[in-house]
Amino acid sequence: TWSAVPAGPPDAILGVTEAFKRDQDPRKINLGVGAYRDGNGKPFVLPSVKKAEEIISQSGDKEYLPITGLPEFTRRAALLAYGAESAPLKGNAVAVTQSISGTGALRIGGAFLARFYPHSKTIYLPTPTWGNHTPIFRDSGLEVKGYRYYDKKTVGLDFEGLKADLQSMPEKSIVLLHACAHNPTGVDPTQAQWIEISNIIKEKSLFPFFDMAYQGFASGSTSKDAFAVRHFVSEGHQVALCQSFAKNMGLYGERVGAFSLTTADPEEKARVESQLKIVIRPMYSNPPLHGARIASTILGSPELYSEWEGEVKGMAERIISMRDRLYDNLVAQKTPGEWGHIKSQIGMFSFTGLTTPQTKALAEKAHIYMTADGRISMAGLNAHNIDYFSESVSRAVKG
Ligand code: PLP
Ligand code: TYF
Repeated sequence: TWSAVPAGPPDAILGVTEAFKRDQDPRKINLGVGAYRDGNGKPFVLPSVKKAEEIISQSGDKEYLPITGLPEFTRRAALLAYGAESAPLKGNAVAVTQSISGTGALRIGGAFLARFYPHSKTIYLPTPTWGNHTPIFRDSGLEVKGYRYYDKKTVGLDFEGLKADLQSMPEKSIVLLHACAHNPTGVDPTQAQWIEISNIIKEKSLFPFFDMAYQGFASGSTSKDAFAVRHFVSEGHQVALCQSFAKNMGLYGERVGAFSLTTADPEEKARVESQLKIVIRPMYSNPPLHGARIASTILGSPELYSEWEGEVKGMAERIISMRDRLYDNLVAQKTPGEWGHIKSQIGMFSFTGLTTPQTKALAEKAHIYMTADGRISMAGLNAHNIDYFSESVSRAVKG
């Protein structure tokens, strides 16, 4: 029956972990997948999450959630993203549903827009973007195109190219924006640049679709990282927003996320929510319970909330300290090239500028694994392996 089914290629990111696992060298380092590791290279369960789980274990049944998820979770998730001052939130005009983490939010959003957005079936993604964006939106029924984002020469934002491409899109097209901590480049617009982007998007009546997978992880502050989303909303844009609690709460495998749309008023919100349910029901009926309870418990308790904020800040700061140390090492080792981007890039990743042959050499000779585009997950570095890593990179660049 399946003799005509061709073997598919492995996932570009998760395939790196497979290669890492096969390597037996004790010095091996996995900088492929974007998952936080503590100072000893171990997965990190946040203490606030453990406390929330203890609280949850005292009560609660295992009944199905409603189609749009745990109501107190979605309310608190929206508040975290949009902020207490948000006009649509205060006016009960945000349609929101729980989702199977950020990926599920993107898929619900893609499917909803493919069905109901009346003006366009094309979504523009930054070049490059997270590898899963293209198949998610294509499988949702949208046409996928790109806009300029990253400048190889400056290892920074191609702001002129970005603006020119926004200007030349057909009016009312959908534009995907990474709200903060752009994956894979680590290059974000400044606040002043976001303001300009918002203005162009308004002039051209484009539809901003935010993917916020790293709120709190970029700067250490959840409100600072929400700047772009909140600015757009305060400027009167109607937005779509995908949230993930995988990184900022370390809830990866629990699959906790939310999808929301700002609407004109409570009546429109109710209509939109009714159709979100119709999109979701045949996909998975209703979302998982446990992770949403954890996130909701943390967001709803002043003590756990402030503890969690400290923990997010701690993760962000450890990553930033690794950036400083890597930069200092590469410069001290007189590594050819300019390495300032290691420090200026934001979030979980650094787009090192290492070439595919160099990444290959690092895997084969030094047992160091990263994606072929030269992206490293900064969280995989720690005091024990950073000197070995810097020396190996330096050697690979010197050739
Ligand atoms: N969007 C971006 C930009 C990501 O980097 C990721 C991966 O972490 C996601 C969305 C979705 O991740 P998850 O489905 O684990 O929340
Ligand atoms: O880019 C990353 O490494 C993260 C983690 O199918 C990830 O987004 C990678 C692949 C995937 C899901 C999550």
